Amino acid sequence: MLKDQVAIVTGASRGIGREIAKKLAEQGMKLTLVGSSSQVSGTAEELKKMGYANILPVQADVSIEEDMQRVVRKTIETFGTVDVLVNNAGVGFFKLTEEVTADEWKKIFEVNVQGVFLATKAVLPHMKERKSGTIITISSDVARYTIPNGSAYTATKYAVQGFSGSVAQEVREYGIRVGTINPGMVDTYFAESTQGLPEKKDWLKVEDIASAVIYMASAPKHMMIDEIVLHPFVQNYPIA
Ligand code: NJP
Repeated sequence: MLKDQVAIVTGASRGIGREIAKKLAEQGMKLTLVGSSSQVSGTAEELKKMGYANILPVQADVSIEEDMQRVVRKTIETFGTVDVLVNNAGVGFFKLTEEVTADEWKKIFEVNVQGVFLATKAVLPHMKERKSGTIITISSDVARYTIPNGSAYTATKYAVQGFSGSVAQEVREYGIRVGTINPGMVDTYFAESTQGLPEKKDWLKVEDIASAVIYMASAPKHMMIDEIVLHPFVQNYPIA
């Protein structure tokens, strides 16, 4: 079903985004991979070596409007359309609120919230014209409950959840589906960590999130998946 469709994946340089790119390529999708560093070309090279030809890396910052307009323009020029947008790029830090600087607060909102807005804004005219499309945002379990020492990060993910829900209602009449995937702790490079550390062996794997993306993106047209929440069994979290 996803074969020959076109997806844009932000934050594809490493971690969850890189694995989403791999799993979408395995489905036969054509991909634009976005990262703010040149590392995104590394993911593209890796996929090309695996035999996937239709991979376009674009070094771009999700928090800059012109960058995201360029990403969508290049995708349409190269592959002709955009079927799926995966808003995955994100940053995080965890510290006491009084230790968060105004610059850190601004930066985390620019990437996690403005980035999702700008990428979504850039694909919507095209998706509306086609009356089809799927927008999936990798949000967080902290979009649904709060944690201490993470006020800035938590605030961004609550914002993203509200944004996503509101857009979903706005574009339903155009056949565009909008949803979030809200994971708990995932073993990646997130918050200056390293993927593969022994103490994270029981955390969610990047593959778990990528599989959820495949499920959401390939759901039959009559089905709308608003949200998928996943946690590692070892994580203690409130259940509503
Ligand atoms: O993190 P990491 P994850 N413009 O650090 C890119 C959410 N999540 O895979 O810019 C464009 O390994 C960066 O590439 P580069 C989390 O909030 C995670 O875990 O080239 N791209 C890299 O590819 C986030 O939304 C956990 O350096 C930008 C990627 O983002 C998503 O999962 C738990 C960028 C970050 O890779 C992926 O994070 C949870 C920019 N301005 C939610 N800034 C978890 N790991 O535990 C960064 O609840 N990137």
